[in-house]
Amino acid sequence: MYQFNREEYERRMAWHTDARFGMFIHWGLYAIPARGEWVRSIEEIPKEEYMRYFEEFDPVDFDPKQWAKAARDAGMKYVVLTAKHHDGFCLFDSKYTDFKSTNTKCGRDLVAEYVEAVRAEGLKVGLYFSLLDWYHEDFPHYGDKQHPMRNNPAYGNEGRDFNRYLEYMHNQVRELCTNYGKLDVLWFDFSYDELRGEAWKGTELIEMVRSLQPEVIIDNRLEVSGEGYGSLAAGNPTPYHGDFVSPEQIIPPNGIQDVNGRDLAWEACVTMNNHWGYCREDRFFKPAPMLIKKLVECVSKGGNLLLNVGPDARGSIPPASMEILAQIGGWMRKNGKSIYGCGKAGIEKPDWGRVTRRGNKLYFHIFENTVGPLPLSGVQKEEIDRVRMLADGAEVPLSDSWVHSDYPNITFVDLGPDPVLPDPVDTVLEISLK
Ligand code: H79
Repeated sequence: MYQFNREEYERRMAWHTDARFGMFIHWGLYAIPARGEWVRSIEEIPKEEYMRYFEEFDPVDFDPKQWAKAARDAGMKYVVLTAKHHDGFCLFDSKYTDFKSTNTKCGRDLVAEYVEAVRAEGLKVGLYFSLLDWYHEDFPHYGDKQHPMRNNPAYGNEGRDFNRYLEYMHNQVRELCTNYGKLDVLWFDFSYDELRGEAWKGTELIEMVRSLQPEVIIDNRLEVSGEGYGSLAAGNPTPYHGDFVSPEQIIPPNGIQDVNGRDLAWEACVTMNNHWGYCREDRFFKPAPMLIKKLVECVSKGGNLLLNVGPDARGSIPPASMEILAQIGGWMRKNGKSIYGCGKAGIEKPDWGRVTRRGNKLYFHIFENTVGPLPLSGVQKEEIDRVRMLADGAEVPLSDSWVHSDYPNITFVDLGPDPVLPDPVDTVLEISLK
């Protein structure tokens, strides 16, 4: 009988909760058609046709040191790369398939190089692994709602042996857990319909992973699709419940709690534009100022942000993404203290921004200026030791404006005469409590 061990869980999650900000990288053959990572399914492309990208794959600019450096410069503390996405193409040298990077023109184990580069940059290493596999012969084809051949009766499911697929899938997870040193994150994606939990032989899979990588943290998608919180939240944890909830393309309005109201670890995965894999026509990038505020939002609600980039067919992170990463990095270098190791402040969200907290430090993130002095909502004057501008350490005086008599219970600070904030994106005040 599985017994949830909260101490172990909190110990292995500690670095992740501290890190708060990571990079997701979606990269594979689908960078060539450049219409997103679902291209084979959406366009119902037959295998033979998709193989042209396999024949062609030759990422001459692949340099994971550059990726790792871009992540670190943006203030990210970990990276998660698609070792295999739904199309089944492996960026690693699996001995259980020929559909892998070592058999393409590039001839390299891209996961091995990635893992080494990310570690060398001092970042935690994560691998994404798709539970679906549209290449494997034993994965259901016809009628499976995600599969590229779902509508083609010529690809019926007679003779397909799902157990053989499970053996293949487990074997590949074993390879990833054995051949690449210590992994910090395993990111499974995803469960749907009856394909969830024990249908993946989840208990066996997790036991194997934990025996090979005792410290690794795992998302909750052996149970859910990205929608739904899973059995840990429901209060009846299975052996494969995973360590963190993985909301996709949404920041949960109120953070995430279990049935008993206890906060759970979560990580919102968000892509910079509207595709995960490289999509040439998708120019709808979220501006850096918006993403900075979204990161703050995640932290203020007790969660992480895993921000995605999709390198192109040559292996380069698109310039638009690089520019955004650099801008975020500029802000993080000044204000990272209000992100790392921080979480919910226990103060209601103020009109002008958000609040994060670490120990006796409150971080007031001012997104928009106020007219007149700024109210320090939720803090009493007597509790405050000092108020400083985080970016430059400058003292910020409490306000002695005449308005106070109208608001006797509110503490105000005086940000000076300039209506434009020192950092128009997010000016952070560090309030040290006594
Ligand atoms: O790897 C990324 C996505 O490819 C994968 N998870 C993230 C991290 C994923 N995104 N959505 N889903 C899995 C669930 C499936 C959504 C779908 Fe659709 C809606 C499949 C078909 C309709 C999105 C829209 C994908 C194609 C069209």
